[in-house]
Amino acid sequence: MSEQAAAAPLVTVEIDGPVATLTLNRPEKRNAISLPLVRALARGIEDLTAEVRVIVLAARGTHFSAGLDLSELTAMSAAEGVLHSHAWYEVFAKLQFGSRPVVAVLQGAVVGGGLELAACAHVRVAEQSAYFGLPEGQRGIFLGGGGSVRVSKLIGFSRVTEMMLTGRVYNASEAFQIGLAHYTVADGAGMAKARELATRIAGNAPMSNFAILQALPLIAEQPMGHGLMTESLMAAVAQSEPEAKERMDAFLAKRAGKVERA
Ligand code: 1HE
Repeated sequence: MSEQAAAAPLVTVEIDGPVATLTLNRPEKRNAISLPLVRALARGIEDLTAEVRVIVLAARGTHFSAGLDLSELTAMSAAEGVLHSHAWYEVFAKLQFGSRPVVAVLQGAVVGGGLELAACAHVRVAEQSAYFGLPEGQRGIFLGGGGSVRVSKLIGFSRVTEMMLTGRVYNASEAFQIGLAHYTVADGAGMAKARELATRIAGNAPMSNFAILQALPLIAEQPMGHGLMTESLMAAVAQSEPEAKERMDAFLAKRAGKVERA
């Protein structure tokens, strides 16, 4: 490794108003996720100031991420393996259940742990080059970064089973169709689209974004009666905020935009 590569941060952080872009910066290893990279991601999130309201998660180079750094597993005991997974879970929870919506920009390989990481984002923008796979079965291992839960919730247990058994890879258009990606864009257009979406999200009322990030996933896990109760309580809190009143008044006074046809 060159001296310059050794000194380069594994995750770079760029702030633009309310949007922080966190970029995996290990392109020479196709952004394979090592423990130091996991820690760098954690630090990047923890160090964000209160002004940052949305995160764009991106990766340098032609691949979003080749998944787990396989060189870390070769000499790992079973106990170390459990702790390894939990180190990932801690950081991934900061992304998925933190206070800021996350928009991911995906290109090239989004595989194994890379897909597990992408599944933590709330919005996924896939460039045409993106492809999605879970090659753990072919490597003799199993999901360990939360994918059996998160990816299964996105596309269903049956698709994850088939992907893992057969090594099937979904391209960007297929990923959009099955719900792995929310948007597909031309190669090179992912960052602009992600920043446009992030800016729009940052313009929402804070309590609405809080409810979407914190209440919605809980409600999805609750029995119907509990979910409806949680929803009604969260709705009452959100609508009682002065900002909500102002926004509704603005619409009624014809000062706010209408919902336009797509
Ligand atoms: C790596 C890794 C890695 C690349 N761990 N070093 N993930 C996989 O099974 C995917 C493995 N990677 C690949 O299939 C390919 O690397 C790619 C399709 C992503 C990219 O291909 P390419 O031709 O652009 O790059 P390359 O030549 O294969 O790799 C460049 C370097 O990155 C090379 O190292 P070098 O020192 O020889 O230059 C590769 O060894 C290195 N590299 N991928 C370590 N994954 C928490 S559980 C999650 C479980 C999983 O994620 S399993 C899936 C693992």
